[in-house]
Amino acid sequence: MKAMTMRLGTTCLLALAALLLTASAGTAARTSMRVTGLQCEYLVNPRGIDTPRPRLRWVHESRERAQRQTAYQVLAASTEAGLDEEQGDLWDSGKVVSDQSAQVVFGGEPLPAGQACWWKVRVWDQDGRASSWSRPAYWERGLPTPADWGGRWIARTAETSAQPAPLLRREFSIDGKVRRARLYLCGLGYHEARLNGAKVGDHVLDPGYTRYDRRALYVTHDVTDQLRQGQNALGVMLGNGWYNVHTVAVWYFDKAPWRAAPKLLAELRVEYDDGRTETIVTDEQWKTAPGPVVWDSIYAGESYDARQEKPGWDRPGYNDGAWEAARVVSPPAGVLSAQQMEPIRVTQTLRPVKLTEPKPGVYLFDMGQNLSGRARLQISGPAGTEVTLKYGEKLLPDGTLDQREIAVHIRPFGAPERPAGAPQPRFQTDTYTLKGRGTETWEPRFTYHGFQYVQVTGLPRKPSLDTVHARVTHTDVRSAGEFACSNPLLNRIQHATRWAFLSNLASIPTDCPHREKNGWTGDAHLAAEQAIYNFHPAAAYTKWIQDVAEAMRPSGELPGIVPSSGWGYDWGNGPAWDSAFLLIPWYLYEYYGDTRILERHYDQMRQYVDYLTSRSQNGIVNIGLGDWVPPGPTAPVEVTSTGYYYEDARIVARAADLLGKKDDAAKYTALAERIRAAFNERFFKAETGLYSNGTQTALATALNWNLTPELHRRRVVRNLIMDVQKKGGHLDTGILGTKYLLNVLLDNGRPDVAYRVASQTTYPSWGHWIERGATTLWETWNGADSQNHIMFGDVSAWFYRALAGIRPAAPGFKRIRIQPQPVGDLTWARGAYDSIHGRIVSEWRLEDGRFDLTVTIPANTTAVVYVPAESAASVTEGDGPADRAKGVRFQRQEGGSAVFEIGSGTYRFSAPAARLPLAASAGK
Ligand code: RAM
Repeated sequence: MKAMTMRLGTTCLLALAALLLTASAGTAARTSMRVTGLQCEYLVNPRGIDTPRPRLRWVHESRERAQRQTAYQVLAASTEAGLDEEQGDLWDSGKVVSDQSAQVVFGGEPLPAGQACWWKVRVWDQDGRASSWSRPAYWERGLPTPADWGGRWIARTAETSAQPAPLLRREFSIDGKVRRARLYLCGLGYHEARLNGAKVGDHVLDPGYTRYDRRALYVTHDVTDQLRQGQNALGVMLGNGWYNVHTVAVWYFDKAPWRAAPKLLAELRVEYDDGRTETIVTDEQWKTAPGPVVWDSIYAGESYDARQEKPGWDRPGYNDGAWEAARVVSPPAGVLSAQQMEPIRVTQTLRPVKLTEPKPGVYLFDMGQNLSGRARLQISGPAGTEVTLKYGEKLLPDGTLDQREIAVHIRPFGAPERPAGAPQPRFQTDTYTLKGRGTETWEPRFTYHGFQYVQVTGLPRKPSLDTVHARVTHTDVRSAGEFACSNPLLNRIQHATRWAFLSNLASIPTDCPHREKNGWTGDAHLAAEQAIYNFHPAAAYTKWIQDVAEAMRPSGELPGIVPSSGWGYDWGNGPAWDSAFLLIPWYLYEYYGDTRILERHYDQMRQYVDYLTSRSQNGIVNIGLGDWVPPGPTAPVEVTSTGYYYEDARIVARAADLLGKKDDAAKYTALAERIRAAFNERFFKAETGLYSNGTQTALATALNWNLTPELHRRRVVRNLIMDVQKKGGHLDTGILGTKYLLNVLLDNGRPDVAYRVASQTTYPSWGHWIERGATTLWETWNGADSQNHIMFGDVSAWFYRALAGIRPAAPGFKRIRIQPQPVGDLTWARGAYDSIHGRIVSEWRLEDGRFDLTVTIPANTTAVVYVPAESAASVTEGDGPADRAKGVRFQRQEGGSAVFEIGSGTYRFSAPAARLPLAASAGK
């Protein structure tokens, strides 16, 4: 007994000494973890944040394996110097014991209007060692309430008919050293602000499109460096945008309830070093005149007459004696809120790849890429020469531009339909009239087009490849992912998907950048997961989902397009489209761990499901559009609509559960169960194992939403595969079924069959488009319609999810599933994804009889990795057995995969490739 105590005592002492040692090491030795990637509300150093308690995020970099955060501290200060000195006057979270590093809610008092907030983070690693502080990051509160705004709305005219774009100007003087200056403005439909002769900021087509009678967005610019001592001049040019649509088309935006002539609210806040502040606001002191943009339409294009320029109008000292006083007008009916998302920018300039002259004097510039944007013209010639630029994506047999399809919905003014044979009204056409002095460089400001070709007429002399360049515009979301593999066709599909998505993100997700530019809800949700893998659309989706919420009628109905002038409630909607309102918030939860978006819209999400219940009969919903543009017959509407109804009920149930609404959770879970029973009862045929009419979409709907009873699942999958095989390995689906098909095959163990479908080159397939020259995705399998639609784009998400095998296993990729699929003839694939928790990489290669898989997952996450192998014993990691490698734990053998748990870091797994079940000729 005594010996025992002795021994214990010694052990205790030793342990204590060890503890002291690590403790002192803890203070001396810093962790190798570095904190980077600071973001506020999904944005990097944003200005103009309305959210009173924004959410913060950071990531960790570490050289060590299996590293994680055990605690964090956020310090927020009103000045950068204060933050340097570690004074958290706005917030000091103190040391918070937590592994949370995303969606961390700012815990300080809501910042007053215009207040800057500098912040930084440090973390403690798994051994309790602190990191150094991150580099400082920044956000700034906007002007969140009407009381924060001093000015009044001003305009040149109240006339809504097509008028020259107004210029508005105001001079003011600055005396003293300026500490900081901010320009807040909302100029509807579009604005371009200029200060002392230079454009303010690098945004274009500001502010983002909203239903202006519900909400209008203001933009914040840092103009500190653009001010100068003495006299200054602020000028703003206004375009019609979506606010004053005068082009008549099917969706009657010309009759939009918000329609009014362009108007402006602006506020320039100047803070001097000596503590004085000054604001210059819009009021009747501003002067106005028509500008050189003599005509502008979001659909039809822009006309610029350089002879109408007013040189110096945006500089001090300009004689505006002949200008009128601006008139004070009523504000738009919507609330003013911050544009809390990436702006639209010109992100690339493309030089044409080819120039032809299909007819004398008609020049055709081929950009080699379908895109959204506009042309930049560079020419010289006599004053008054009018150059016309027409944009499109197809050519007529004679090599000239073919706008027929994309202009199909445009009507002559006043006519409900375009009479047969009537000339096509102006569409996607810009004109430029030369002033005749030197080289003139111009691009339109208040419109954008979808095009690969620009057809130019009226040029004073023969052009070169430098006469017209393409300026690519879209909401400037950062890239989040990369995918490539050994099959070049798939890489081209990936390229086309990225371009199609960017072409269709113009402050709202659109269907196409030319014909409609509409926020079709179905297209948006079908493309959303792809968007998340490829880019960072979370802030943009947060804004658009708000637009959708604001489009809901008291009945719970949603329109097929958002924003809508009132069109789209009677046709073009239904659960398969409307469910964007539930699915996209749910994706933001799954991919970013965002619960706030669910919380914000929960009541209306529930209202929507209740609306569907009111339209259901015995659990079946038979309203709205069904699977869209399939190559042949597809599932009846009631099949696809009820599928979405079921999923919507489940989303409400799960959201209720997350938000602690237990009664609702139970109620909507029960509802979902009733829908599921009704679905099977009505559509499932036990004799054949088919659903409804047995189409791929019908079967895939059931499987995709897990509606099929477990007992019958394998049979339904088999039937689906048989149908694919019967069609020579082709899909037979429209936009709904296509998204389900590949995923259902993946989730039911046949990614090889999905791969065969995805890598086809004959009709109907993505490869067929590519073979026909597609550089973006098309609207229909036969290629007859738009050639820049994103609604078939989930195939790219499937590349990440299936081929690279990257998926979230817990919300926000806090836990990651890596399950690559070496299928078909692929010999390698690589996916990389910047998740909200940091960069994930999965790269595999079949070489010399081995399957090599390199996986990187960020610190503060864990992953479960599926290595195709017969047993754990046959898998190595680095130089030794995988199950003994640092950071690796063998979990189980599942079918043909050894499943390992890993902590953060980079791992190199390798296994014999002898029996990869789905590789090579499998599935054929
Ligand atoms: C077309 C749109 C869109 C689709 C609707 C139903 O006009 O371009 O892609 O969602 O129809």
